[in-house]
Amino acid sequence: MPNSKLYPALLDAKQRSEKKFVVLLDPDKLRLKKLEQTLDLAIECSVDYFFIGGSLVVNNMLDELLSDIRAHCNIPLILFPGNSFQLSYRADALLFLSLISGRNPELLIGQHVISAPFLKMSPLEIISTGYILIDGGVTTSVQYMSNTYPIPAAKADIAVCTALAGEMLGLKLMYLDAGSGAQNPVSVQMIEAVSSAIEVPLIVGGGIRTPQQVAANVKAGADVIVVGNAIEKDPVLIREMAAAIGG
Ligand code: 1GP
Repeated sequence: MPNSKLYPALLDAKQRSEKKFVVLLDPDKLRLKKLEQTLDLAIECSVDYFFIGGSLVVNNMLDELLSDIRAHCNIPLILFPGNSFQLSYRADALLFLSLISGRNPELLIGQHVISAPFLKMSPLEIISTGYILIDGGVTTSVQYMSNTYPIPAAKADIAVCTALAGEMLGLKLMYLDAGSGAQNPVSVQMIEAVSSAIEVPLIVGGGIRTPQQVAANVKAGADVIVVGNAIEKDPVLIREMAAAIGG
């Protein structure tokens, strides 16, 4: 019986205006020395979830990474896969991402068809997610690998219509992402516009580097903040960012 605890908890948190903090761990980029420090800080600061994945994972450390984290802590592990090879039963849940800002059928439905039978048998909680890529000022791996154009950063109206369509199609979360390592994170104006248009929880990530940005994003209406690169470089940032989430 698949687990289904995380999504109801996210809806509940949204109702109570409680924000969630996610650390993204890219299996390719992890230095093992820093992993332990990152996990210790995540426990200390009550990080809500780990997202695990990347646009291009070139090593085969996914299972091992998931087991290592699980041996260390109980923070839920959510797969954030760049493609259908990045699947593992050792996680708790999977963001079943449809890249709705793009027009690449493989990433709208193709890979989903391929992975559906595996996922049906898996114990993972499957959370359908509208993935909306926003121009972050540089060509990110996800833009290149997905072969899609991001939504221009100043076009909040396109992001709003995209998120609305995703919600009407039944997607349970929306993820506004400027892409890992983006120069410019998603603007607060766009976050405000999208969050006030939809009912489902809104995830925001890509290029977030400071606690001030975290605070501004949650104030603008983001329900979940994802940080990868900045924490990978300086895990101690977890402390200030977690504090900024809590207001
Ligand atoms: C990327 O939103 C995530 O998909 C995190 O981005 O690594 O730039 O924090 P960063």
